[in-house]
Amino acid sequence: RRYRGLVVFFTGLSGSGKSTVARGLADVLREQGERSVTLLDGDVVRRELSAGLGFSKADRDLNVRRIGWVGAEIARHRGVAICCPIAPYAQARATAREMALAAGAGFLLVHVATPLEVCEQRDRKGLYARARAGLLTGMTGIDDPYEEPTDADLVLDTTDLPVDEAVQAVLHHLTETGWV
Ligand code: GGZ
Repeated sequence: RRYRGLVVFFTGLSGSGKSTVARGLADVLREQGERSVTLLDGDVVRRELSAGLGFSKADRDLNVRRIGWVGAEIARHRGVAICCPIAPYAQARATAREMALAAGAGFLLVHVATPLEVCEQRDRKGLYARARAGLLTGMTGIDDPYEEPTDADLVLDTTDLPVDEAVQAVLHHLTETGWV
């Protein structure tokens, strides 16, 4: 396992903390220096890989499929890919898992299950407020679906969990399962 590639795929609502935990995990794995680590950061992906895509189901599925494919290619070459899209649809997440496994890599689905109320309270970008005011339609969790994973390898709720402890929880799982 130590010599196979790995995709760590975070899924969860906007504001759930997945990008923050993903970044923390990337930092720790890079410090260990054993593997090349690629963080497919949401903002960067939307700007570069998925420029021009919006938030319809078709566009989200395409975005998540691209992320899953790039992640699988990174893992095919024994790297660790860390992905953190909302990925609201179960089928698109399953496809990402299949692509990683087809590349001979491992796949870890981490559901960052911070409740909507907490994400909405955080509202770092003001998107939830805009959605509640009817100024933004198709906001995940408000008037757009988030299909709760039933196949998560790990579930985290960052409501009362500091970032470093969330990162440690993922690392602990990776150690237990022999990936790091
Ligand atoms: C959800 C939206 C939307 C809508 C813009 N719904 O918290 P953020 O701001 O930085 O992260 C969210 C990001 C979601 O993009 P993803 O590529 O992760 O989504 S998906 O996996 O569904 O393709 C949010 C912002 O974009 N954003 N409009 N309508 N999030």
